[in-house]
Amino acid sequence: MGGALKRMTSCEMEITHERERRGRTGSDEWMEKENGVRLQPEQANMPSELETAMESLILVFHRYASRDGRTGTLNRRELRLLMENELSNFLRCQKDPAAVDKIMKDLDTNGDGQVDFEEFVSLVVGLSIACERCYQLRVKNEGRK
Ligand SMILES: [Ca+2]
Repeated sequence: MGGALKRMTSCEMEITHERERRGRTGSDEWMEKENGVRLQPEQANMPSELETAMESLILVFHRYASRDGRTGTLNRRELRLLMENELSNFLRCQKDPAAVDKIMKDLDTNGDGQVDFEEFVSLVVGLSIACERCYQLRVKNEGRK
């Protein structure tokens, strides 16, 4: 992870902790003042859609990564299980029976035989980019009708 991203992430954590402690953030107050929008306390504390998606990513990874003694990384079996359960539609489209092994090899950039969270995220990013392309094509085709 790059230095800037790391700094951003730790900054994000501080904001989250501060938010948990105070229940409200300065930006909530700013929004109220500027826009006359009064956020309900529950609403102000609710994670956004994107924050929820990020949390899911972390939780799913760790659920599978902690199956063997070594937590924090996916071994080949854990990655296979994760893909079979959580990416079943994608896996079904793969004609190659060795697809998971090939993906494992691609993801394991540091070659330690384990997939850590950073390596795992690159799979999710790659698939998301492919899905977004399909989404764009669909929107384009619907526009033609
Ligand atoms: Ca690795």
